[in-house]
Amino acid sequence: MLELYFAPTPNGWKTTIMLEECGLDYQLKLVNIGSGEQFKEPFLSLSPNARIPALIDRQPKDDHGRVVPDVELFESGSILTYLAEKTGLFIGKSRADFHRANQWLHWQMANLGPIGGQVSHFINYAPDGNDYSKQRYLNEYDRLLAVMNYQLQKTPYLGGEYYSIADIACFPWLLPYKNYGIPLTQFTHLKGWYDELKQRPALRRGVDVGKEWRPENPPDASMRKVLFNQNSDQYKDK
Ligand SMILES: N[C@@H](CCC(=O)N[C@@H](CS)C(=O)NCC(=O)O)C(=O)O
Repeated sequence: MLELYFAPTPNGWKTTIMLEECGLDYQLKLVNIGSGEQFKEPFLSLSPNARIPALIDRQPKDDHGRVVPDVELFESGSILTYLAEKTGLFIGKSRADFHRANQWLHWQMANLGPIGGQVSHFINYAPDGNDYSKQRYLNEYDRLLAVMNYQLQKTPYLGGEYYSIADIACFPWLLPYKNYGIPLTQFTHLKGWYDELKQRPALRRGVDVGKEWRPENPPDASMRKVLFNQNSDQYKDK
């Protein structure tokens, strides 16, 4: 049985999209990141970086059908790769296909995700007076959209001919583009890709997971303290 430790955010949605696309059964475990649950045990042991998502595959079977010890994973990219290997889905047809997709998965984890997160922080949460930081991250996000557009004029999907874990990882970080004030129409190939993916029923189900847990209001003072004032203190006495 798969247990997904989750909150309804772009990094969480990567994994719910993948689980829905693969047609896998899973149990959802909400982690309340606004109240600091990410720093509490047993979640912290599962995800030492104190971030969702994380996954436990309980008593999975090996290639010979034998039950093996639980697999515990953190980092959305590693979870996507694990599920792709487990099912043989969304990594193309050959080792080369897998690596073509995997390089874009790494690109997402190192670029689009972290920069998208910073843009969101400076647009949605930072106090006024951070124009330099806001502009720097917005410029970089805009550049990253152009990188995807450049690739997508050559191949229908990021990793090549097949819809893959790379597309699944990137899609949720495109969702807030309107809120960032960047028109997607200037990136013709990216817009075509985005519009096509949006029609996939499993992807839509994945993005809808945990809708009822999405915060209705901006974070209050105690949530801001938990989310935006982290340093090594959270690891003292652990
Ligand atoms: N590289 C990580 C990033 C995960 C991440 O940043 N998760 C956010 C939600 S989108 C989180 O758990 N935030 C809690 C916090 O900032 O304390 C991944 O892709 O899994």
